[in-house]
Amino acid sequence: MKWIKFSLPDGHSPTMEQLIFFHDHTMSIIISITIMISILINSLIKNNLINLNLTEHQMIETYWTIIPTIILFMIAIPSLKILYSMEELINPSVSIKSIGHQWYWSYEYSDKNIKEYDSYMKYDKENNFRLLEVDNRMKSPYLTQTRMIFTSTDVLHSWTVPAMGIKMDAVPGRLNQSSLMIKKPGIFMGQCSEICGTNHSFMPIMVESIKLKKFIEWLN
Ligand SMILES: [Cu+2]
Repeated sequence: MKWIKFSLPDGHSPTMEQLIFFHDHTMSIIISITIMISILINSLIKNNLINLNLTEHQMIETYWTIIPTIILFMIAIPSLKILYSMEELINPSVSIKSIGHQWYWSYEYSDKNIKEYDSYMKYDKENNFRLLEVDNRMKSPYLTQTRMIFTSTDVLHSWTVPAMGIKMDAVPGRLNQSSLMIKKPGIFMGQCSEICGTNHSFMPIMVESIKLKKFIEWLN
């Protein structure tokens, strides 16, 4: 059994790297609190911490108010930092529009005059990625600031690629925006993450990250 499957996928964008770091940071706090509480409960069961003369204690009250506040700030500050950095778009050089349909995605490179093309799941049994392979992948250059725009033509969908730390709702009649910066070349997979009907499980996302030069050639 591969234990890596019980954790987050490797991060291939700065956002996901930060999210993994934040997850580990929060988990270390949660685990130490759990251990501390378990030890306390254990000694309470053994009646070690019972003091019948103690009815109030200002100092204890003060500590158990201030310490959790500090811990909550230690979680909230990095969390907000990531939240705001995810929203940030720094001079994107490519814009890719992703449109959700029942039940496939389509992509449009609006600023490069490429017409919308559909990306359906491949049904053949021979391919390696069952239920994840698509016929026309979304192509994206790596190490390039990219703006992703999401919308839908029918119902709510959600464009999700875990390796890049993106999960964005595609809402009919509305444009959602997210930044994308892939660090490595490769193929990244995801699935629709908003229950959207019968074939919700069969509208995968496949992103092919290629060199900027190759990407420009492909655009032309
Ligand atoms: Cu969907």
